[in-house]
Amino acid sequence: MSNFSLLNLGWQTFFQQQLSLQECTDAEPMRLMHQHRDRWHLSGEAGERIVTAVPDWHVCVGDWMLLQESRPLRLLERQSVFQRRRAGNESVAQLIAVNVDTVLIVMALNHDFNLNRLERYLALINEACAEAVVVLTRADECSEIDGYVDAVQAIDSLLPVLALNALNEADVRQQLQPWCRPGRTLAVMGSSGVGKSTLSNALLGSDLQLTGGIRADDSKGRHTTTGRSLLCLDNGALLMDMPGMRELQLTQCQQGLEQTFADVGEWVAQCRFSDCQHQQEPGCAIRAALDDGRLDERRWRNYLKLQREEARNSATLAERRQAERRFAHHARTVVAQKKLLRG
Ligand SMILES: Nc1nc2c(ncn2[C@@H]2O[C@H](COP(=O)(O)OP(=O)(O)OP(=O)(O)O)[C@@H](O)[C@H]2O)c(=O)[nH]1
Ligand SMILES: [Mg+2]
Ligand SMILES: [Zn+2]
Repeated sequence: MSNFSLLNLGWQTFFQQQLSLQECTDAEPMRLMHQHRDRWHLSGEAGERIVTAVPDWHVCVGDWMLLQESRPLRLLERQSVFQRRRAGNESVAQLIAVNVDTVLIVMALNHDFNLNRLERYLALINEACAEAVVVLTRADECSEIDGYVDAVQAIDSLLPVLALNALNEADVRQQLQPWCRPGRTLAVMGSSGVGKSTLSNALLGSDLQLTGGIRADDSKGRHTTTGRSLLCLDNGALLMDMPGMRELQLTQCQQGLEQTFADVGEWVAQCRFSDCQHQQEPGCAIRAALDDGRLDERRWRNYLKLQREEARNSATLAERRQAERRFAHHARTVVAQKKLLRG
């Protein structure tokens, strides 16, 4: 695509409103389409630009920034942020994607299908106030599609669920068309090998994204996609292909969890005791819902697990921030004292 319009790059009123009058005339909004080490691939109204002298901003593909005389001026506030706890031990939040309107949660109709993981993704997406669509791939190899679709809908009856063969381009385009409106940014998330890149290629109408083979023994794919990039579709939407994520630990996601498990929250509110542990207490609405099957045991366990995980990660993050603030304060004091001494 050579002729970019800001709208087709996903520019929205939310971003426009952040510009001062001066910036409206002097600065150029550009979107980060791809990041390769210290190189930013940006797109704006005037076309593409590669910036090599990058400031040390913490950016992510999907970000909008202002440029002045070809130099990055400032980062614009994000409309949606997807983050996880960085894999490994570090208690740091890592950006996964930003400024995404719709997330396609891709799961394959084989052992990859997992409701716990789906709930995890939903918490993340709800936290970011984005829209979720569940895309079940390998429908061509599955004989009991309806059962899987019903299982997803039992979690949230309003959640759109599609079952398709990602290799069938016409079917993919037709089923996803309602979400591929001009200027809308879609991201594809899911485990490795489930067909995210295959789906992206079908939407792109070309084999731009590398796709990998799948090991027949355990139907787990290898990681084929390693970086992420934002691609323009011919219908005016934008698509972010992402690598499969082995670990997606929740952090700073309390509100997203509450929204994803709104039913559980309502039952908890109905327990007789406000500090109910939902064990043997009389008048426990959770136990009652579990007993008569209104609440699935799996869902309840997953809720508890995600709550604990979120609380643990968010706490460590907050502690770390506090330590950093203390250190910064200490450093400033030392500098000030040195100045005073020199003076
Ligand atoms: N039969 C069938 N094969 C599929 C389908 N979707 C994907 N595949 C195949 O599954 C393999 C893995 O697909 P990819 O698109 O590379 O998977 P991915 O999710 O991008 O994987 P990573 O990049 O590693 O995260 C490829 O060989 C695809 O051809 C489908 O719906 N049906
Ligand atoms: Mg891929
Ligand atoms: Zn209770």
